[in-house]
Amino acid sequence: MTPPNTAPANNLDAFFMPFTANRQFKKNPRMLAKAKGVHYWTPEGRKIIDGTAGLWCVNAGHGREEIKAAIAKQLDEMDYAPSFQMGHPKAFELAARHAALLPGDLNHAFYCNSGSEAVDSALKIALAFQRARGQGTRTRFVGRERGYHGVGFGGISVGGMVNNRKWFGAMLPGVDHLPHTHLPQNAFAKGQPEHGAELADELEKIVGLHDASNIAAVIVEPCAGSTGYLPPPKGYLQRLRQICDKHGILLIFDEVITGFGRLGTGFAAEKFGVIPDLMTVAKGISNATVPMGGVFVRKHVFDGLMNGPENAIDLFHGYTYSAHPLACAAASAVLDIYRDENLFERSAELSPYWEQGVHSLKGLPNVTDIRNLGLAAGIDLAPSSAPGARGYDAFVKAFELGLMVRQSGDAIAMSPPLVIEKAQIDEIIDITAKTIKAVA
Ligand code: PXG
Ligand code: PLP
Repeated sequence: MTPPNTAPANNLDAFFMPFTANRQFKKNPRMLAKAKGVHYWTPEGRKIIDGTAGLWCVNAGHGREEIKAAIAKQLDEMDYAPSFQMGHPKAFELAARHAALLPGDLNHAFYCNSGSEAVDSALKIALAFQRARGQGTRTRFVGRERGYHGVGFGGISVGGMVNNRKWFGAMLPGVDHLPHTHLPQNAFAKGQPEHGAELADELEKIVGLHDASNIAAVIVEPCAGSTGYLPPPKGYLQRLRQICDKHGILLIFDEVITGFGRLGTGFAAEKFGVIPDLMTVAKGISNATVPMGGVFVRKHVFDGLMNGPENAIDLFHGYTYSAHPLACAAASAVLDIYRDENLFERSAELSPYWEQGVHSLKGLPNVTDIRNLGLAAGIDLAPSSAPGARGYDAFVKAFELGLMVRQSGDAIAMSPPLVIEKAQIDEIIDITAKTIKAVA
């Protein structure tokens, strides 16, 4: 059938919305029609302050003319080019820029289109690397409770969120989970909490159970994002690195949220002085204008995969849209903005003000914990009638009051664009306070 010219007016039925209560939403939709800077507007013209940089991704703010121009120019020049056994200049240029920006010898970039693809790619690179160095028995992975690594089968297998797992039966075999680090004794800690470094030692127990010769990699978010924002205890990541080194296990940092300035440094790896063997990124890599993800790979891992005959394909993995020219053009323009506006430094400079703001919410009704690191925070609310009900009410109320927040169970998370001004932080805190009181 020829596509009809017009869709039926106001018909919300056909779009199967992701991670959404479809029927509830469609009865009372929250629509977004326009975005600029740190604001969205609804179709009716109501202004919403973006307390979450979209879904933790619009780090440089909305509607950036420089990115628009770069994408338009690329579209004029060449819309698409394959990256299998051929290439286009923007991909090589972008990878060289990323390599120069990354800490340590994370100096190779594999590109894909989302964080979920980045995670699956990283897990596969880890397996291929272990096999290429003659350690093909290393097929197991270790993830962590309350981890989010996207929605691919690899990502949900190593992830630690029950709702993302329980429906889907078949997952990767051979995955263990470290305990999460959200400890009651750390409640209301500012920045990195004091207690919990020893939880990294659980990795030794897992090694004791399976033997290191069977374990390929450990994957963690350096600061867990989606499950309510859980900064790592002081010393935890360093300890994890040491144990991985001791046993020849690769360490993967999932920096889909922490990458590109969220913690006040380019990457969490820099902030904590811990260099992972593989790093997954997405979101802020392209400021969410064109979907993009990536895996940054350390020299020894890349070199380990280059040991076959020169005419053999090094990694049997890639996507049609790996290093899509529009994504590469966007990502390069975003790097210019991050550099020219010093946005990573700006994120660091604003962090103490942000910390003070979010911790001023302590003492409001039902607030049981507040966590922050860099330019993001998580606030736990005591459950009401059912788990998640108060969190959902807070999300809806904040939207009504003109603020976008994220809900995770009864926690709300906030991560404003890095271009936010202090007065706008005040506004976010003010509306959050009103929201918390309203859902008491
Ligand atoms: N890893 C991490 C650490 C993430 O935060 C992904 C992988 C998957 O990325 P994609 O691009 O496939 O979505 C993510 C994504 C939330 C929220 O509300 C978080 C994400 C996505 C959507 C919502 O916290 N993180
Ligand atoms: N910061 C970001 C985000 C960058 O992309 C770069 C370089 O690409 C730099 C800093 C370094 O800038 P410069 O090479 O001008 O010193």
